[in-house]
Amino acid sequence: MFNKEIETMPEKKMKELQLERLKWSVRHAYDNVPFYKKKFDEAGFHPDQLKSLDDMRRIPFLTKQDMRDHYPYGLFAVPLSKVVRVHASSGTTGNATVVGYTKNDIEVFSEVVARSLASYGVTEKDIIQVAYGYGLFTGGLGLHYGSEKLGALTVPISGGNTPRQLMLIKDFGTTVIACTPSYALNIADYIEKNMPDFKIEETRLRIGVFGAEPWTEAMRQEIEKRLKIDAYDIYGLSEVIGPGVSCECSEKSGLHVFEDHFYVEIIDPETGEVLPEGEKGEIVYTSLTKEAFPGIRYRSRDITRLYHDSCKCGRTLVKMEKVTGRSDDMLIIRGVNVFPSQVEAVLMEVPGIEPHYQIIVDRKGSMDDIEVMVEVNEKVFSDEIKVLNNLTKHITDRFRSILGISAKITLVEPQTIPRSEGKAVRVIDRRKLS
Ligand code: DLL
Repeated sequence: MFNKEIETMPEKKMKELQLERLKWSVRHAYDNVPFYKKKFDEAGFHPDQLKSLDDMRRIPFLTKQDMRDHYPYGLFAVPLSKVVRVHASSGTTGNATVVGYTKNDIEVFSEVVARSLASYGVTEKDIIQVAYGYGLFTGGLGLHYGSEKLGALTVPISGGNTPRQLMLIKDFGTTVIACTPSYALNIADYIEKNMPDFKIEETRLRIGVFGAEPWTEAMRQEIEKRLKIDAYDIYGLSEVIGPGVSCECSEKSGLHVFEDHFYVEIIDPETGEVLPEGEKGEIVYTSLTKEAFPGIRYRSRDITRLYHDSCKCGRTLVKMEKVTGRSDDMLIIRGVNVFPSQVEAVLMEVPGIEPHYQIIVDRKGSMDDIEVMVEVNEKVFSDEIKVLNNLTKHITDRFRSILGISAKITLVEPQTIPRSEGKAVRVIDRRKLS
């Protein structure tokens, strides 16, 4: 473990540490960010009233819209001269959301990523190829600093240029690759299609650090099988820090949250009520140590649940279930709720199907219409039309019986669904365009 004292701290002691840090963080936000002062005052809350963790419930939420409304630096709590880095989300649907870091915030960011890497068994002897995008996105630089903090040899290749990724894996003796799970599959595909002589088992690659988008257990097995590695989940969001908010351990079941830096609650996304431990809902974050951009009760929209399970790895930190989707990614098809990850889970059970798909939602008259474009492998593609028709029928039936929706299934040729070098685009919702 990178920080054994923290990672194995008894729950009670951790709660005391959190309360102490929350008092600082909530006051820091109130004293230094006019937005928080106004919002807390309006809600009748003052930082002096924070006496127990339960008092957190009295504090109003922070939303992505609040961040957009204060673009770019309006929610920073320190002068810009103390800020040493910014990251930002793409902002395709409005102003970008900008987050800032002091030197100390970068230290914390590096520490939580180093802890994550160590929890997968990565050490200073490893060679880590960072194939997340470098730039305003937190993936590249986040993994980079964490890897250096751990003392591993860090290869800052960024995303894309698959032939070059493979060349470096071979020539540099890369042992760990960090990228989105969809890009990892893209790499596996590339080898199979274009480099039949490239033997992945003859490289030193052994671990994958995958996150930034939801991915199913079936997807994990597929990546592990094809790249001959152990695939681990890393989770995070720029508004909270970036990658390293939580990570899997040797058990590959649930992600430990670094609770000494992030206080987590689960709420009912409809009512905003805090739910008891174990129940599924939207995860809400409060930063405990961040200086430049404190986030107090940030509504992430990510759906998960929290639990303590005496993890075999020895960590006592609370666990969160793998995030399978965001409340704003949930599709409502003729009244039925469907997450893209559920579509993926159904598809991955069908032999002959590639893990590449795209969901297109449209509205015909007053009816929602869903079409799922599914890539088949070369072998199935060369089969007779009758076989293909049977496959289409089989998938259509599975969608109806498991998800309760009737979807139009369209089988497409190998390599026709656009590949991603970063986060995959799984859903095209044309209803939002009209
Ligand atoms: O994606 C940070 C990151 C970079 C995480 C590299 C892991 C690896 P954002 O671009 O702000 O930050 O997007 C955050 O992506 O709210 C989730 O909806 C989703 N997400 C991130 N990691 C996971 C994961 C980065 N492991 C949003 N599983 C989050 C599922 C994830 N969803």
